[in-house]
Amino acid sequence: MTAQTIELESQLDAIRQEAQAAIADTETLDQLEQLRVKYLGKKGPIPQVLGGMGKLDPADRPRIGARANEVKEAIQGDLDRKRTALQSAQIQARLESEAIDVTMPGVFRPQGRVHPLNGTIDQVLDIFVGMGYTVAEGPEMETDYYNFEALNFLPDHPARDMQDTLYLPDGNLLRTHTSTVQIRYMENNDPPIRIAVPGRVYRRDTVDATHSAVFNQIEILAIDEGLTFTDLKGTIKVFLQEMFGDLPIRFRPSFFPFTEPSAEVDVKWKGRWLEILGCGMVDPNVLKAVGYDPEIYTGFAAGFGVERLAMVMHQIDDIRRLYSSDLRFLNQF
Ligand code: 2U9
Repeated sequence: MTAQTIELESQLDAIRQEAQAAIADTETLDQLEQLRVKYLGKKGPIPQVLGGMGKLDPADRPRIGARANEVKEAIQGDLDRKRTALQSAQIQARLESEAIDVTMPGVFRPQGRVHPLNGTIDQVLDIFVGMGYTVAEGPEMETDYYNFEALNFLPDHPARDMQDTLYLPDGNLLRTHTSTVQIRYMENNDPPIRIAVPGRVYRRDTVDATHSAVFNQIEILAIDEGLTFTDLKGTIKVFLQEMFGDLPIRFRPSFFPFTEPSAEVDVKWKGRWLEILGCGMVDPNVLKAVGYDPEIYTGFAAGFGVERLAMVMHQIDDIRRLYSSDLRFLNQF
């Protein structure tokens, strides 16, 4: 073996060692690819060494060729192993960074609940829907005709004073009761009719513990052939029984422009009579206003304030609590 052969062999060993160390130090797949090009590319050190083979004793050439191949394969083997190692480290790092700790406490989201006013509305409507009524709704801005005239409020009748309201610049007004919806419904539907109407209403009222200038009502209306005051009493009795249980009730005579006769209904609870609702037989003038023949059709209606009902049922002392959004109050329901 000549000194030149020994020199080339040691050059190949040096390349192998340098490449091995460089590959071991690599931290990324990009760097690794650069090393592959550097050590195994066409312009790499091995072809250069092989270029010097011409000066060798021909008998030594196969030995150097074989050695060059060994070094190439060893470097290729190092590159492959390193690539696999870097790839699995990458996957492992991703798995770790994206891991979910199922034992960590969740984000606390407080449970919402139904507002006592909406709860009361739902309860009432459920009872009437159970008796075959349909829920109807309508606009809060109204005309004098739907709010007063069609409901038999004469132009200068003192009953209008009790329901003074907010008038808009264009002559419209904010409805003082949901009865406007029954008029609209009757204009568009033929009897028999059974509807329950929930909604917001407005009055010119000074706010105190029991009054609000904006409040909610529910009214019912039934029109058919042959309906009598007995049907009204039976309907009210069933409703109050479902709402309050089997407590004593009483009807007291009253006056509303849109019903004749009219009554107010009280429930006896803990030794006291609580005023709950107003009702009556629909005035023939109201039936005429919507084009129903009062000789054929009769009907009854009832109405109450939702806030007042909720206050009685939940023993709430001030109507303003229902509008305050105070969670210390609302969380009790
Ligand atoms: C039509 C005909 C008749 C609805 C009725 C009452 C009696 C009543 C008040 C109770 C307290 C309203 O919230 S409150 O101020 N309502 O007492 N409402 S009869 O009668 C009607 C409705 C529509 C077409």
